[in-house]
Amino acid sequence: MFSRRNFLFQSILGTFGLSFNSCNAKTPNKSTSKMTTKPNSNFKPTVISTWNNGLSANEAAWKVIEVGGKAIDAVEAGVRVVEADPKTTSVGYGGFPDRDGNVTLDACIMDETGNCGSVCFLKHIKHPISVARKVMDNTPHVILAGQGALQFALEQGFEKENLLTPKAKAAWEKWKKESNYHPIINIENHDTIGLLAIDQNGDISGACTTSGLAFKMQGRVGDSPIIGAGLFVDNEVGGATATGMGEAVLKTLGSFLVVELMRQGKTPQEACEEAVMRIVKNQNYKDFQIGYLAIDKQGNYGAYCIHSGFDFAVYQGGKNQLIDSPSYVKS
Ligand code: SD4
Repeated sequence: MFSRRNFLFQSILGTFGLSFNSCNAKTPNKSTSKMTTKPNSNFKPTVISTWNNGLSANEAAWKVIEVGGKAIDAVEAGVRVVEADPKTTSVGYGGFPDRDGNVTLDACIMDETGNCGSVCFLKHIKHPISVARKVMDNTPHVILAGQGALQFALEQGFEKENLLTPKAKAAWEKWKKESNYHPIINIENHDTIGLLAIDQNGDISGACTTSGLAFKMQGRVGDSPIIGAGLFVDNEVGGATATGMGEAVLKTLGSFLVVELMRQGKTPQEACEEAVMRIVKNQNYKDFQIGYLAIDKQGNYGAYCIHSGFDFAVYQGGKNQLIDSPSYVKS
């Protein structure tokens, strides 16, 4: 099915004299696709991810990297751990629902060649990141949403499941009594996972997955599945991912901004700080949290957030550790 669809798509592009490479489906002949890898001998294989759930995600990702696996496989394996964990109420199975009781998931993935895939407003599938991967690998598209994303997932062999756990249902029923939509910094936003990895070849990939803001309006999509907002990777420069109030990240295309700032010469730390400042300058940041995490080609990393409380996990040099991010508001 893939080769036929891909062939059709390429034919359509050909008819209009167009070509397609960055951030889209793989071309049938790999040798014609744009490889962005520069020889890079001075780097540290690394896995880095948002929040303390990142520790277990990093372990799973590192298992792929240490045996010489590719960063794209590592990032998918890493975030799947958190998607499957019912204790995590902002990602995958066990995620808090929207205000109508639906668990709706957003995820995206991006590899070292600029290929990417995304799903948003996806219901009933425990591993949206793996559906996003299939969108990248098996379709000519970047984003599939809602019913179409579900239909695609089922066609690809994913199982339809009830993702609303008793804990999440109870939280929703409690919330409904007041129906007061007021996200709490570092609490309801906590746990969405963005993960970046550099493999032993020096290639960078990233993944980001979430159930979004708890008790959001039905149909709401945040930054996490939007390439350039919740996640961006450029193998010549580095990668970045975002967590927190997605609307603020979307308005500034935060992860793309961080990578572009690194391209201009900023360190990962400086780039994250500048991206937070863009939000702080123009938006009422007092009521919400944003955290950025970035890594460059060598494995140098940085993080910055608006309010204290954002932490991230780094697996590097044989050590997996949790680090507190510096923040704009000093508490
Ligand atoms: C969203 N950015 O849907 C996500 C939420 C999040 O940590 O990152 N929480 O807006």
